[in-house]
Amino acid sequence: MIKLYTAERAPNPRALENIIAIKQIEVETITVDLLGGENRGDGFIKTNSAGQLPCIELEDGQVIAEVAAIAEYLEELKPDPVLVGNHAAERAHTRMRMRQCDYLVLAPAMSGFRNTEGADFFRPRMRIDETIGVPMKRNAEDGMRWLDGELAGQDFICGDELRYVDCIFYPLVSFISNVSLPISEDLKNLTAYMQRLSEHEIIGAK
Ligand SMILES: N[C@@H](CCC(=O)N[C@@H](CS)C(=O)NCC(=O)O)C(=O)O
Repeated sequence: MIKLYTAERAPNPRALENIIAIKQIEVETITVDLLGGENRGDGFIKTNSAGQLPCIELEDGQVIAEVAAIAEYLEELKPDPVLVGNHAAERAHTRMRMRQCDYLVLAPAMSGFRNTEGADFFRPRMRIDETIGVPMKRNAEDGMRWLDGELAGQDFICGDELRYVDCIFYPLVSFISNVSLPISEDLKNLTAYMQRLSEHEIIGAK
């Protein structure tokens, strides 16, 4: 059985748990103490050298990190329900949206948080430079504004169907908007999207 290394109250682990729950895949769950720094200790570093959560371990011992890569793997394992796409062009579109969301919103937003409100927590774990915190947040705001335009007239980031991008985007932006970077009130489409996802029985449950 696949082993899932996860953590409580952390958005990327939550994103993968959403995907696994939607796909109804059985996994053995191992909870790592992220707040206590267990993920950065020698034991876990042997599992995932990047020291972050979540990751999965396959039956042959191979470890896969990065939620998007894991989502793609799980889709090949269990294509139904579809979270990547029904054909090549749809799958390419989902991957495009994931990269855009990562580069334009999620990475700068997380970096903004780590280098401001999260600085004391993250300083022992990675290089922190508080001078980049606010500029990163401004970049993330620009990305949110771009996404707000893209969401006009559609329910989800890739169109009218839920994709793994949504399973990742919602918990991250929900976390970020609570602790570090509220969504600007004039971003009506993004605000409505976040409300819609909060009502999803799995994604909005925690
Ligand atoms: N890009 C990675 C991000 C993983 C990540 O940032 N995980 C956070 C939890 S939300 C983490 O492990 N933080 C603790 C740390 O870096 O020590 C993914 O897609 O899985």
